[in-house]
Amino acid sequence: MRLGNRVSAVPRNRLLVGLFRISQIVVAVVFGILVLATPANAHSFLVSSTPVNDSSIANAPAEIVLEFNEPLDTGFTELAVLGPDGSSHWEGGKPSITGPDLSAPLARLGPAGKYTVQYRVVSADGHPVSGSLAFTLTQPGPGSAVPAVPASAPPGTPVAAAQMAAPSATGGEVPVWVWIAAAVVLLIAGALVAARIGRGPDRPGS
Ligand SMILES: [Cu+2]
Repeated sequence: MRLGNRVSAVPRNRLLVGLFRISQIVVAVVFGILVLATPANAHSFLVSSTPVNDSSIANAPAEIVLEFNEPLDTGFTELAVLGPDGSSHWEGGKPSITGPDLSAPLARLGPAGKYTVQYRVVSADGHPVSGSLAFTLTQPGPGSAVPAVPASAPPGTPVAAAQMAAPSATGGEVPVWVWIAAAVVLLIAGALVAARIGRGPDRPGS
């Protein structure tokens, strides 16, 4: 009876050690997931603009300015201003990036109505982010539509590289594969630890 108690005490300690190891692994894996997932959550996003989104203005500014939350990559950048008809272009030149700001000249606007600003920038983490905003011109201007301005890609910039990553601009969620991978890692780690506990030396402890 006394002997039996002593023998069974040994595996119990091993179990505690095993549980402690598992908890260490879980912490490491969770930390790893956070580190891996953070870049996916770190896409640059628009914080303000001129004209302000959904605003109504009587006179259009000479320049469109989109301010993001962080300095943008100066790579592949697109900006288009579409007129009330949804197809005419009113951007006055190529967009440029200065720190967190994208700015582009705006052509003199024509008909009153809703103008839509569509943008596509390369996030600080290298992923493309696109979106749009709109403003309403309340008084017709003297301008007329312009030819669409091609996207600005500095010489030697691999456009495909900017376009290939992260198909969803709205992203921000941890991809499902990360969770699946984490679950697999946890299962394997758990199995290894369990096997180690089960194996244990045959001799009784002190
Ligand atoms: Cu990203």
